[in-house]
Amino acid sequence: MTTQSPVEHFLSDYQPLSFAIDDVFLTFELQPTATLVSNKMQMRALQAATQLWLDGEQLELLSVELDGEDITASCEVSEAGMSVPTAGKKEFVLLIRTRISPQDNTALEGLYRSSGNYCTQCEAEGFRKITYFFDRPDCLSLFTTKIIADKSANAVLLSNGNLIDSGDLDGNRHFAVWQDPFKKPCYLFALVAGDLACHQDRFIAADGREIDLRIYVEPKNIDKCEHAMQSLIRSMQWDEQRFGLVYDLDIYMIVAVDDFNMGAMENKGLNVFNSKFVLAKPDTATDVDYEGIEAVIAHEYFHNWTGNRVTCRDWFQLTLKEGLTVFRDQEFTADMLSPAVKRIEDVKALRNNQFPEDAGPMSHPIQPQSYIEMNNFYTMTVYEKGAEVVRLYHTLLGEQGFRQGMDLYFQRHDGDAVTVQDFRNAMADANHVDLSQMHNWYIQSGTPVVSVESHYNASEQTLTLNFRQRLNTGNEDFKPLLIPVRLALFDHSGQALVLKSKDPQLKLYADQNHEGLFEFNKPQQSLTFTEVSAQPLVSLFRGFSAPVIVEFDQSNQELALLAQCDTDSFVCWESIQTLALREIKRLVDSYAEKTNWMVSEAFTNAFSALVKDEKMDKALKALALSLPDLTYIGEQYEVINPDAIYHARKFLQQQLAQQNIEQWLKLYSELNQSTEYRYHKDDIAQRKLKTVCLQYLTQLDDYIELAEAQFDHADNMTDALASLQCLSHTDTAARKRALGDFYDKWQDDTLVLDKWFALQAASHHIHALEHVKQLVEHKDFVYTNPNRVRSVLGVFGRLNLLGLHRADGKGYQFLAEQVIKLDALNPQVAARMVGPFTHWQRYDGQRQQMMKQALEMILAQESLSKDVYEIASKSLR
Ligand code: 0A1
Ligand code: ZN
Repeated sequence: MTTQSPVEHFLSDYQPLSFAIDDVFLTFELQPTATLVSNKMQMRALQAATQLWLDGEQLELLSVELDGEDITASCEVSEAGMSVPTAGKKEFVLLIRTRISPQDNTALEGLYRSSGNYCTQCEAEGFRKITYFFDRPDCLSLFTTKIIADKSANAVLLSNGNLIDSGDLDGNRHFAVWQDPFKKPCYLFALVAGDLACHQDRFIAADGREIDLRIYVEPKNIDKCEHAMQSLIRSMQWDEQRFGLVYDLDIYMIVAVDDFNMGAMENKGLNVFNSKFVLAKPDTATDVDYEGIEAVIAHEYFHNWTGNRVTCRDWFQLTLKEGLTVFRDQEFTADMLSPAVKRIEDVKALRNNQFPEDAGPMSHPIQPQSYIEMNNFYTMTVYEKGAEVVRLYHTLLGEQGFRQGMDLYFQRHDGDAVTVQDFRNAMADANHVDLSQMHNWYIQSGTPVVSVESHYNASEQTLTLNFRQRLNTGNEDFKPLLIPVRLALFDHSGQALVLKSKDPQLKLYADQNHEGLFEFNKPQQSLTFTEVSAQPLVSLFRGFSAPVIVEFDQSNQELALLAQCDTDSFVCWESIQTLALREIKRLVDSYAEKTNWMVSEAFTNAFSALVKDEKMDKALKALALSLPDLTYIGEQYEVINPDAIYHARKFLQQQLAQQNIEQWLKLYSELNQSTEYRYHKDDIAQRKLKTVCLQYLTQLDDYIELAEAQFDHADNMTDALASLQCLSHTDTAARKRALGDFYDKWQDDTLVLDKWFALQAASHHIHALEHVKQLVEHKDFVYTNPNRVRSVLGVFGRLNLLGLHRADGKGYQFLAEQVIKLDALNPQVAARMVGPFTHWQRYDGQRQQMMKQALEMILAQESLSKDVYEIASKSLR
């Protein structure tokens, strides 16, 4: 990097503001390359001062007026902002005029254009690209926004709050004025203008008010909004029932745009969404898309209280709003679909994505201590581990105690910008308990490892469990965590035992004392059960009661029994996964002799029993029959061997396909009944299990035609894509034909076409890399659309184990070149694409060398963004 060394920001440097901006009046005169922004701020000094600093980047400053006096010449402007002399005034009006070019804004931060419409993205620090301001979340102001635009291209003019005025102007222009009655930080500001169609509905809130619900989309997508609308209505109902939280404005607007850096944004009263998380019809969206839409709509809606009404003091508190809101959306999805399935899916996502992040050089606590580019900290750790930590309070305090904590949090902090400590204090005070040790979850990075040893004493009839905790980072001055361990014991006939123990740190659940919660909070601790008449089966971390890695040496036989008898779906699933993982690891370890590979009979018997099980819930069965993901298998190793892992998993899959062929065929034909698409948990489960059958069947050449047939007859995107995915991994004419047909049919639907790109980028085809190189040359590939980039480069880097890690290093070379190209257009998205390289130390010497070289090549670029610089340089540290 040849430009100035980027500044690192530290939590410990936090200073409260010296001035308040009580009211802001913004006027936008929208023009594609020359938008005029006038920003009139009513300000108040909070301390004696004669100067103030406002953040501002990439702005053309036109003028500054202090109480009507032109002071432009005495303001000092730099790349990062401007200092303004205030003449020691206590209260004053500052009026700043700037010019910006939304059309040229390919970074998609601040005000930009997507499909010809104007929209904004201000979190985390995008508002400073719209005007000079205190661009930090603890500056809370009342916003009034006037939008002036050409009428013919911008029929719709939107901003936060309520519409208070509108009308026509000369030159075929019109205007709208929006006023937000709630104080907010500028990251929640939004503006949208363009030609959009509106799908409307209403919601009667618990207090009787009628809320006007609107989803704005491009006119061609107006028939794809109903699922998003119903998801919004369900979210509003759920938050009232579960948390007593009622929506506060009379209008709630959602706008879908095609070009968006993330999933969606919770701007007050005017959410801006990646269209991927709004638009759905059965023939264009899969079950996973439908579920994603419901979850993201809920997530953004829930932010209205957890994020907007109570916001963050600074960006180091990001997990305060994100961890809490993810926890809330997880609970919502669990209630809408299936709690057991949702929990397992979340654990899988955590292990596949957050655990590796926490084991690599970008590892950070859920409350990071410093950052160079804040956008780099919208991570799985802050979001998903953050949600797990919020879940710990819920597990420790119970549903009622958690609700009391939430109530107190809002009572104390409504309208404020607060910290994670404030949240913890509310939880503790509402329940009259000491939760100070929970602090250690916020300040330490790395995944906790809990090792457990069990000792059964037959003469005393006692069972003792010895627990130890450490961090996988090996941190010497590790501070012990408060880890809730939900547990149960079963006898070998599968009966749950009544738990008996005098340990004060074990609380028994009312459920006939069959389950307990052990508060494990020291480096080492023992727990003894009495009156245990025979060596029992131990069911630990039920429901994945803490985000930890568990080391507990259970025999294959014990695991197979638990898989059958445990009343906790997570432990059932986990037991089967562990058995499969052991099998795969055995194969990986003997990769050099792979011609002699065999699968153990014990495992195949247990697996076959599962395939035949007709009583098991279909969704859980689909999860249980799916082998551990490649990333998770990789995580088990200090040195990852991509070839061995891929081939071992593939071998096992083929064997399991072969050995159960009759059963797979029977199950597949039972499930392959065509009914009209419904987004309903039973139907989703049926399609999921059918997909799993097809995935096994297409491991065998003879059955590839089943995928072809499913592809040709599918009447919904879930079935079509599942079959196309099976074909995409093969080297057949059917693959080529189906991909061609799919393209011809969907080439004009951006979101569906993303799936076409993504399937090929993830394919385990032997020529995957060559295919991906062709994809970025394809006429429909555009570097300025983040979804398209993620579909190809993101998917390739994350999922294409063989293509990326090719022994000749060409996969690395390709990805590094793409990162560099992308960085010039959209640094935030480019930085995400560096992710796969951050794990370079986990590979063999040669690959390490080549991945390191790729990082060095990126770092050697002139004018690298601070986004990419931060990830690449920290990876090499
Ligand atoms: N607050 C949003 C996530 C978000 C963050 C940054 C963005 O642009 C840089 C956009 C969205 C959420 O949690 O949904
Ligand atoms: Zn969020």
